[in-house]
Amino acid sequence: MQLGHSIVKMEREIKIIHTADTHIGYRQYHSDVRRQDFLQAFSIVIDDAIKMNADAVVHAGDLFDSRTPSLEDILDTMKLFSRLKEANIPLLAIVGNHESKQSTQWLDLFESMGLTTRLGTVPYMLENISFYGIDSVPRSKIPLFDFSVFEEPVASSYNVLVMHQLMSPITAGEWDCAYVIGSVPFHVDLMLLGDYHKYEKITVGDTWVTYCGSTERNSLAEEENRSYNIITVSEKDIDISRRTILTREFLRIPVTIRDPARIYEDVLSAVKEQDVAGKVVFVEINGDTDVSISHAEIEEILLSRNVLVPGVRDLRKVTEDGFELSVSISFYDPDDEIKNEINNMHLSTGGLLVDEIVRDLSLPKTKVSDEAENRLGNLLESMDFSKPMPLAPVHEKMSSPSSEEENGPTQPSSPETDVIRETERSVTCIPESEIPEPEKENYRTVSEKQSEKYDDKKQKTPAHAKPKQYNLGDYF
Ligand SMILES: [Mn+2]
Repeated sequence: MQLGHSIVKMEREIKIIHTADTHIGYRQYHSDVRRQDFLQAFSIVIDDAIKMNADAVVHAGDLFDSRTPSLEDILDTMKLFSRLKEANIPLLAIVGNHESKQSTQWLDLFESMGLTTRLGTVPYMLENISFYGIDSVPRSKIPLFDFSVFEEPVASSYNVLVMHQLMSPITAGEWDCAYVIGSVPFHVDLMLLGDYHKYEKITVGDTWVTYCGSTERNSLAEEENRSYNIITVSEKDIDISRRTILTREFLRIPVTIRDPARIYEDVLSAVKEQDVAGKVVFVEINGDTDVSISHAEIEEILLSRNVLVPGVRDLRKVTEDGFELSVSISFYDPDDEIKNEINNMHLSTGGLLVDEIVRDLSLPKTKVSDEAENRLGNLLESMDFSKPMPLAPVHEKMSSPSSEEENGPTQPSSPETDVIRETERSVTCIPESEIPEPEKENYRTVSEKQSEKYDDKKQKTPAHAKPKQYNLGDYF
């Protein structure tokens, strides 16, 4: 594409690697091997960048799968970054929705160690190319976004804007490419995007817009080869080419139930027809019959053929629009058990509210105290203190906070994808190991202690005791 506005001549061709959505630390399907796979995929991108002597690597967000990566994840990531540093290749990055923390970011830590540069409103100059970045912005904050904070480039051939966002017209967007391009106080020649896990390349006006795709499969729905982009910028034009990454194979094996007595034999023979060893394999059950099948038994069959991750999808329970009516979870769900325990504690409205906030996995830990303050404050305002404290705690159904946008699904937005990612989350998001055991203990201990205390009081308080003074805590 010819660019008329170039005001500075390019001395030479510049090669930029564009990657995103590496999701380091994602233990997909509870598998440590899958965690390694995610690291390995990113490592391939880094190796390629060094081999082709790239001028820069741009990471467009979701470096980590979680805002609380493990120490191991951080160390592994730093080792990869160090390899780039040794090769004198700058790593330019922004913050994605998955790793986003409240103020200081992981990238700030890496930047302070000289491993990365965090892109923002002040241009980073690479030869005559200026790079700007916008960290992932939650949907609710998009209308408030202030574009006037960007510094104009002094003199550049091309301006690059890096973002982590679902953008229209490529996908059902949170933000619109043309709107953003028209709002920043500089001409955008190239938008390098993350968040959408599928490779895309379009032009909006005279601006190139591209998603490089995720480096590993975050769900079964991410069927295409994973990839990163090689961007070649010359005096004459910008070239975007996609490079695929060899990742572990995912396989779907359809089995149609014809004879309920032969289900497992049919599964076994279907599995035997394929090379399944070391792969992530989903047996997909079709057929009209209502006969119930044992997922465990099918998983046994897959494991006997050395599958890495065995899975079963019962497509008889999927409606035409791709929604699964019910997901069979074969293991015990600790979350339900905790819910029951909490119900049995007869907490007051305020108590339930705090409990809900503390256990809301979608709420960043750093936001817990603000959220509690806000919502308890609202509760306080709605209370009528002219009336005596109700004798029995009032139980109200709490509406759950709408914090999904903070860390929502960031897959391509086909209904099937969302469903699969949701399904995975409902199974993997609350593994037993992540339920804070001490917390569970505390609930029980505190309630027991309290009831003991109250029992004591009951016995010791004489019948003619002076009227009770209510304090704020009693109303909660
Ligand atoms: Mn992502």
